Amino acid sequence: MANFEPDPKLKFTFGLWTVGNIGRDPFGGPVRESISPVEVCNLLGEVGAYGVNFHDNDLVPIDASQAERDRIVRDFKKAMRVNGLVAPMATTNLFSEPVFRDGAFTSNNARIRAYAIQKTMRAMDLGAECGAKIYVFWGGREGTESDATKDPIESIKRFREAINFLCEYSLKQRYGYRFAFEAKPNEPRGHMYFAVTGSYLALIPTLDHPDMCGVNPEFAHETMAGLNFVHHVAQALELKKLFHVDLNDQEMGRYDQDFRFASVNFKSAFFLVKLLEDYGYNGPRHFDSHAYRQSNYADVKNFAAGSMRNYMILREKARRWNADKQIQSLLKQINVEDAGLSKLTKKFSPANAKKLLAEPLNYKKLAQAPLLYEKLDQLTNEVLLGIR
Ligand code: GCO
Ligand code: MN
Ligand code: MN
Repeated sequence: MANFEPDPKLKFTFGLWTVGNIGRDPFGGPVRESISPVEVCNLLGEVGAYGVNFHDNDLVPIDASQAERDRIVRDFKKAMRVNGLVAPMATTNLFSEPVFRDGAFTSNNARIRAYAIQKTMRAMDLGAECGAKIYVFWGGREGTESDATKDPIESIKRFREAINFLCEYSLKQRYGYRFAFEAKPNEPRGHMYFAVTGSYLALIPTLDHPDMCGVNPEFAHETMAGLNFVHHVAQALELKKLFHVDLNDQEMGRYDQDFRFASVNFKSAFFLVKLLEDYGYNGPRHFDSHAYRQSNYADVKNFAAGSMRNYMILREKARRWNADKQIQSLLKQINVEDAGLSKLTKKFSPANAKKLLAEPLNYKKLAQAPLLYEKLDQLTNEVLLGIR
């Protein structure tokens, strides 16, 4: 029986803002004392996490002096060392301050756009100093409530220009960053630009350095919009653009809940884990979520440990599913092979087209191939429910 201890090879990470979340919501103030970055590292060390990520201002307050900044960074690096943590990812807070209330890179104000780029350069310096190699761009306030307020085509151009600038900055500084774009449909804006992972996958080939750029899909984000998260991740993986992933959970159609990974949608979480494991994803697995507002810090530890444990359990379930003889024989039956026809359809040529047109493919006969999907899904459920 597997013990489900967090496997360091899986690179389980948490943001300072996740386990450090103090439980504010639109209806009420904090319910937990805020804890320092060093205390977050100690907590993560205790639960056996692999790493810690941060926004610039999770670590260094926006108004800190150079001396304060240096002291904070020194203490943080020491706390990481002591707790055996690394910081694989860093990002910029481009959403909390009033200056960003109408966006950062897509703001209508050229001065604010310039400030956002400047702030990101400084945050990239900070991330690099802490060892980060992945830089996340989440469009916190990039969007609108009313499309009277911003030109959506201009916004795409502004966003692209900012990213091109920052790619050059990373190259010039030799930071070796890979940029990972994170889509979200809404919250905090009524409508956010680049609402789904696929929006960024379409943007990337239009950038000056497409090779440096990929995505950071988040379970809750596509799920909020009622979409199938696994399919979005699959497309990113297939394009070799899955640089990072934000794991959490969420009921469809609700507010941004950021629940513990696999606490609601076991089955989607299972197919996600199976996808990541079957296709050898080896980037960080980042839990971008937070404990219930009812929890104290002892329970925040349960939250963090539970996030990793759920992943480990689902990985074991995926192995079981892959090794299940009955499931595998059903899959074999479903996937009808025909080497001759596949050779014809693999690549177009006039000769292949001619041969294909001459094939006696009978739609009535083809429709008779059995698809025992009820059986297959039931077996899947039985694996998940622990009786198989
Ligand atoms: C959210 C987002 C953020 C980002 C974070 C890092 O819904 O608020 O998921 O948590 O992931 O800002 O870019
Ligand atoms: Mn989120
Ligand atoms: Mn996120």
